[in-house]
Amino acid sequence: TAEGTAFDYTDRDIILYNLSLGAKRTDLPLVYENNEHFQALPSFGVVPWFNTNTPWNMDDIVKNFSPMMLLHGEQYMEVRKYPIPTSANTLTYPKLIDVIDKGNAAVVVAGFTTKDAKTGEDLFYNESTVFIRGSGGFGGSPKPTAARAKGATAAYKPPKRAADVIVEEKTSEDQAALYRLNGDRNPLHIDPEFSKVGGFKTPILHGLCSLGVSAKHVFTKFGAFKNLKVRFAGVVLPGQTLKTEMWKEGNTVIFQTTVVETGKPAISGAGAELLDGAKAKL
Ligand code: HDC
Repeated sequence: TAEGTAFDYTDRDIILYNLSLGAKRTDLPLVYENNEHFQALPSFGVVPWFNTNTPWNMDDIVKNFSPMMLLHGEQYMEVRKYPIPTSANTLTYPKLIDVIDKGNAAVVVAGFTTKDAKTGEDLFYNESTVFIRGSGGFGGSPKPTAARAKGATAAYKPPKRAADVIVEEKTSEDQAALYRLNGDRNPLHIDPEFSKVGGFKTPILHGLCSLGVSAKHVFTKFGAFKNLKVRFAGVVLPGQTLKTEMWKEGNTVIFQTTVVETGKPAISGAGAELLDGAKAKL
């Protein structure tokens, strides 16, 4: 069995995460550890697993792997314990789920279970899909082959009616510079030389940052959620404005996120299943 990778966090990591998604000094439950409702935004579950050591190497599973050509494609995240501990020692266990050959690109899917190191309880589960341009054509299956959790593969479809709630938020030009301190130090988000080779004139925003901003909109309007699934449908640049359109269907909030300045999609096919009894709190 694969060994777990340790990640310890404290209230400082929670505050940094919340701030990096645009929390304000007046959002005391998100930025002040002595507030009686101090808490992580629920999408914090995408943080502890991020730097997990994997027993596989990208070079061995796809053709011509280049980190500059890798983009985050989709993310599924489950919060398995509420309330989310505001500090914990965690261990994350990785699993390679699928390697798909799209011809010009490779798609790699991996799962990560994050446990409380002291109690052994599950805290979070993540499934991450990366899209690696130029790495296909290795003779693999063009379609998914692995059986996966239903929520992880769901492509939520927005209803025809106008959105029930819309939230717009301008990201900061420095958003990626701050977000990377949560653990994803991919140079694509900070180094113009690196992003240029990847095909982008300027560094781009982390997919997980756009996910977090949209998930914050879901949380503030509808309350905490058990899980969330998104597809990163288009690139976001730090400083652009994200518009999250949300539809409540039963216990699920279906959402999509657009870049206001360009009208292009950032997140599509997204949904979050609300925690039983969830209500908007902030
Ligand atoms: O959708 C395009 C795109 O540009 N998306 C935005 C990508 C992005 O900005 N991501 C966030 C920033 S990158 C990042 O944050 C990296 C981070 O630092 C590291 C993450 C590491 C995490 C985990 C570690 C383990 C693009 C380029 C992805 C696809 O566009 P096209 O090439 O035009 O594709 P298209 O012709 O529409 O479809 C081809 C086939 O691919 C499938 N597909 C499309 N978008 C996908 C996707 N699959 C997964 N994720 C996506 N986002 C399509 O369904 C299609 O498949 P099929 O032919 O079977 O229908």
